[in-house]
Amino acid sequence: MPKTTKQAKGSKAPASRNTIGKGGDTHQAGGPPLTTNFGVPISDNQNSLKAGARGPVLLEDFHLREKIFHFDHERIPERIVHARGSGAHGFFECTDPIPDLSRASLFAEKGKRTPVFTRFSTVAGSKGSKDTPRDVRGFAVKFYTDEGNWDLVGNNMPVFFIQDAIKFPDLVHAVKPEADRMFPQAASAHDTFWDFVSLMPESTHMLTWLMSDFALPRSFRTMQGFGVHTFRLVNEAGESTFVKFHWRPRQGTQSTTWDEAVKISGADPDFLRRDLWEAIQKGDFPEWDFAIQAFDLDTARSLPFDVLDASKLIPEEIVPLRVIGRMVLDRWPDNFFAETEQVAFLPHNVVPGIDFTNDPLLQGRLFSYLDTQKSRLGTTNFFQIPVNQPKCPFANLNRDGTMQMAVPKGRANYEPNSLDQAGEEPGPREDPVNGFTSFRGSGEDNDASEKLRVRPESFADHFSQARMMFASQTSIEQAHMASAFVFELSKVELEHVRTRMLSQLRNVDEGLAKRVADGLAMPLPKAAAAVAPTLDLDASDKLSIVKQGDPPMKGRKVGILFDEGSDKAALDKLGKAVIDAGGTPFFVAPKVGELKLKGGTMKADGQLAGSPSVLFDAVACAIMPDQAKKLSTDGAALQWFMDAHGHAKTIGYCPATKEFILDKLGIEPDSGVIPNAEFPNVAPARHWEREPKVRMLA
Ligand code: HDD
Repeated sequence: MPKTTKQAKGSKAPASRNTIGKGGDTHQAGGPPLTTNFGVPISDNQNSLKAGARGPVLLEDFHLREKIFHFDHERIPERIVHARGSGAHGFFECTDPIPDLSRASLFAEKGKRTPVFTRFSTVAGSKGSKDTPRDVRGFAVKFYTDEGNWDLVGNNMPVFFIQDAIKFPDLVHAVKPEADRMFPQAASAHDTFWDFVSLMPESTHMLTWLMSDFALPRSFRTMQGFGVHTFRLVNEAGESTFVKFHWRPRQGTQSTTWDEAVKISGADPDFLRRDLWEAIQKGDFPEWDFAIQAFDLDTARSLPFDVLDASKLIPEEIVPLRVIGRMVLDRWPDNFFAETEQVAFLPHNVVPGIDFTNDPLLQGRLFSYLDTQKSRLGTTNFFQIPVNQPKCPFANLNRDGTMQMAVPKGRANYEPNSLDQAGEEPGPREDPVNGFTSFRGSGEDNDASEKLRVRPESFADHFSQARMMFASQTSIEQAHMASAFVFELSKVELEHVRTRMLSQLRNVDEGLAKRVADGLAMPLPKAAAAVAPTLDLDASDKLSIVKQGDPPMKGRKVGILFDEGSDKAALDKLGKAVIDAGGTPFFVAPKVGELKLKGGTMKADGQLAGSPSVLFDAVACAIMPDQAKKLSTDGAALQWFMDAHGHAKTIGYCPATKEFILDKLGIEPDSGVIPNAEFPNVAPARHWEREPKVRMLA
């Protein structure tokens, strides 16, 4: 029960408050406590919170705000086609197993049942349109097999308007209400549709279906269904058989007349939806036979049309139907939005034993349906919606994204990994034996070009170029690389990973591997096995930064340190030299305000403590003895020079800096520690020969 305080019980509120809201009856029977989305019990769902009985509504009313907010966002984009539909749960039962043709588990045993969710739909009309226009009907079945979901997304007609998915947007634009006037709704009888199809002769066959009585079904229960495309069945041995899928209603195939359809749309726009609901509610569960037309490559070649052309059917007289199962729809969804609206059918959902062909209409669909769910359902995690989830276990390394509902544990969100060696949960793994493998094809006929998930052998050499890269570096760069490996691997806590990495490095360069092992104080393991022999390729100077020579000053930033009393002329000269060489001077001083100098005043661009020398490509200075003495006691100033020195940068010095700061720091003149006069020529270079003196490298 919700907790109530004395006040919430109404002791201070007007006695008539709830009675007014509820039309005089305050009794509400049963049900759990009404709460907010976050579980807070609600005391009054009839009245908003007001400042006084007739006063303004208060922003503070979180229940009101949450309720209206949620309501405002209840609608999601309707399906671009097949927007109006009705679905039901049920099961598929295998009546004639076909292990010789397919390894699909749902066809493996007689009597085996697989849960399904089936959605019937019109195509052109919006969600709120009528049920009985002249139109194709969708017949989409989601099989929740024990090896994942198989979605057979078909229609009640065996062929289609177009042969290639690239024409689908044009077809749909043409049949939908016309762009400038937004009518007619749910109708093909208008200019743009007939304009388009009259220009697309491939649609003629489908037009004969659309103008036939098949386009006016009496009931969803009396509709046939077709997978339309030629698919493949693939057996355990990897042999493929072409297949067309058929649903045959046990209720018989029945249509209305056009006049009936017109009148029904006025009398009961929900005619088909209601019919399905009523049948299921009263236990008169509709049933369909599931049949296949299975045929081989020779049969396909013998036909006077291409089996990859979705505008053609294969007459049953040529390839007869074999009934292999039945479908029963026996449960109406609990909630229309949660299930029928949110169900996402994906022709790419196939299971081991069922595969695609090169039908270009089918191939385009394999992209489109996945893509559309993101815009319809708003997230890549739409598969977590209960109606879309497989009923078998599923696990992968897809992570995060909007509205993520899963809470995966551990850090195994990638593979391969060896986290199990550290006692951690390693995550799911591929299964080369039982996992889905695409039918490979022979490469001999145009339907079966060879499809492989492989890396060519010519990609197998993983080390030769790594060896070349290392060999191409100068010794200081090699030291940087070795030190970088040491640093990174010393952060790796999993010892077996460090060892494995060392064994890989042996294939690059024995010396490198040894230096890294020494840096980690670890023994050198055996070299990792290399798939292809590692070659000693010629070193390339282009792979070394240092070998490219000193960079130009253009685009570089030079820090120039000064202080009160500095010589303005010397500073101006330094700045001008940097600018003339294409660089940018940045004046740094202990204080940023106007400082009195010898020969003028000057403001600094940056304060010393906030402008460390790491921000600059080179540094210089113009300081008088008194200031240099003072700065020699300032950590920021000392660090400024020490870092520049340690980072092998050019340091231009004036006599006072040398005497009171550089000497104190033990910074000796070298190719880059030079008097200001020489500074502009040398400035952009790094002086790597200095580095081993100031840092221990691996
Ligand atoms: Fe489609 C929905 C059937 C060609 C793109 N299609 C949709 C539905 C059915 C079909 C039954 C409704 C599924 C449901 O109830 O949620 N579509 C077909 C058939 C086709 C066909 C039998 C040809 C043999 N469709 C087709 C092509 C494309 C699409 C060539 C795009 C290139 N179809 C879509 C879509 C829809 C869709 C835009 C809208 C909503 C959805 O997918 O989930 O992606």
